[in-house]
Amino acid sequence: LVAAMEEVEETYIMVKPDGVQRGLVGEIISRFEKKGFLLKGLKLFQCPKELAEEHYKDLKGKPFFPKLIDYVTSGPVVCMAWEGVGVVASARKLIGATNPLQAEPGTIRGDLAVQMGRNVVHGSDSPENGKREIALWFKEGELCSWVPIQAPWLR
Ligand code: 3AN
Repeated sequence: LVAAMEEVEETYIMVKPDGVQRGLVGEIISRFEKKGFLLKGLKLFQCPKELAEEHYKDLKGKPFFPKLIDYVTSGPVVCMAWEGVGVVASARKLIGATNPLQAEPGTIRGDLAVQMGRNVVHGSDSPENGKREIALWFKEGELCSWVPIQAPWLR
C-alpha cells in the first residue's frame, strides 16, 4: 500500500455546473494548487450528453442516472488534469464524501455543498479511471507536461 502511494498518478478533477454557477472555480482550483499537485490541463467546457453518459457509464443502471446526466450537462464545467504522487486518493480526501452532509469540514464538499445531487466537484476513483477520464475529456494537445521551477522538490 505504501508503495502504491508513492506512484506518480494522474486524476481527472471537474468543477460541476453548480460549482461554476456559484463562483467556486478559483476556490476549488486553489485547494489542489496549494496542496502541491501539478496542473496538466484546464478548460471551461459545455459537456455533450454522450460524453456525460460515457463518463458515468458505471452508474447507468442507477435510478438517479438521468438526473445526473441532466445536472452535469446543465451548464459549463471546468475540466482539470492533475498529476502527483498518490494524487488520486489524496484528491478524493480533499473533495470529501459523495454526500456533502457526511463530508468532513475542511473538505471541498464539507465546506461548500449540501446536496448529493449538487456536490460541486468530481474526482477519479482509481489511477486507471484517472487515465481513462483524462483521455475522455481532453484532446492530446490540451495537456502540458512541465516541471515547476520554483518547487521541483514537490515532484
Ligand atoms: P463520487 O462523485 O463521490 O465519486 P459516485 O462516483 O458514486 O461518487 O457518484 C457519481 C455522482 O453521482 C456523484 N458525484 C453524485 O453527483 C451522483 N450520485 C451518486 N449517488 C447518488 C445518489 N444516491 N443520489 C443522487 N445522486 C447521486
